Amino acid sequence: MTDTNEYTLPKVWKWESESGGRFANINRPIAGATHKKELPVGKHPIQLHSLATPNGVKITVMLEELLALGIEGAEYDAFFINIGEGEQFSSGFVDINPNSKIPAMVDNSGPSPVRIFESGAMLLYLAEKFDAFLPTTHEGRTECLNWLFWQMGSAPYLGGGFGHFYSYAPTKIQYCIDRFSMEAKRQMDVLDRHLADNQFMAAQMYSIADMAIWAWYGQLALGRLYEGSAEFLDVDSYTHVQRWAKEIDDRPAVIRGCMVNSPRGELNTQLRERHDASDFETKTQDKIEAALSKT
Ligand SMILES: N[C@@H](CCC(=O)N[C@@H](CS)C(=O)NCC(=O)O)C(=O)O
Repeated sequence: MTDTNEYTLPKVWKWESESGGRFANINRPIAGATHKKELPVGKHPIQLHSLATPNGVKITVMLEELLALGIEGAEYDAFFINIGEGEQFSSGFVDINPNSKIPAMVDNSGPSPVRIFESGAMLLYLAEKFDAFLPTTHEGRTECLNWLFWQMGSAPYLGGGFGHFYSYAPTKIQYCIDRFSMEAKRQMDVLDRHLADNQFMAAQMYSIADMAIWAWYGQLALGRLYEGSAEFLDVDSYTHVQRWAKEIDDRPAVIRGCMVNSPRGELNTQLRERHDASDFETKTQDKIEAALSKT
């Protein structure tokens, strides 16, 4: 393998030009808000500001699972954040997540609003608040958190590493694709070996660890991330991951959670904003566009 385009390192890196590739227009080396704009506020205690990427879906799946258990306090408004347009850099969004990444949430149920960012922290917050999807024994809880934090540490290699260089980078660089394909496949093998002996990730129960890991690795196994990557990474060979991914994919709350804040797929599976349980019947994008075409 030769690289005819070798990069000579400057002494100090400077942000002089766009790096190219998808998201180049929103990537910047500076934190903080780029513009002043308040976030909208809906009627429910929980206010979610998100998009149906794997990180976003973790939270909408959890909220829909809580509602499916009959936990009314988990009712939520989900507002759409268009990260391609830089809406994560509005002053209102930065107030609830100084890291400018979806998902982010505000809980208005207490005496003062509580902000929660980082999907792992959000899952744990909701699990503790509503006493659900978190094993209650010391061993079970510890194993669940082992896997939850495993996901938080591992998925950046899959998304920011493999996904970026396989799909989004302006050129295909073999070194980068080899490095991150190797790691993505190793991670799939970690899961496959664990799921060979376990129905779920922790304590033999469906938990926030499954929700977090399914959003990335389950959806990778089901061929929903990075076009062509299912074949490229031979995801069908991870038979235990396949069994687990399909089982979770069939859950009605998972199907609903994947629809919320989704800008992609069949129009009847896109519920760009969710403010009420009935929105799944009345406010999907096919119905909104049909109503608009009549006016
Ligand atoms: N560790 C964060 C990662 C969140 C994240 O990377 N979000 C992406 C979408 S999946 C995002 O908002 N990107 C916008 C940007 O980087 O400006 C979490 O799990 O919540």
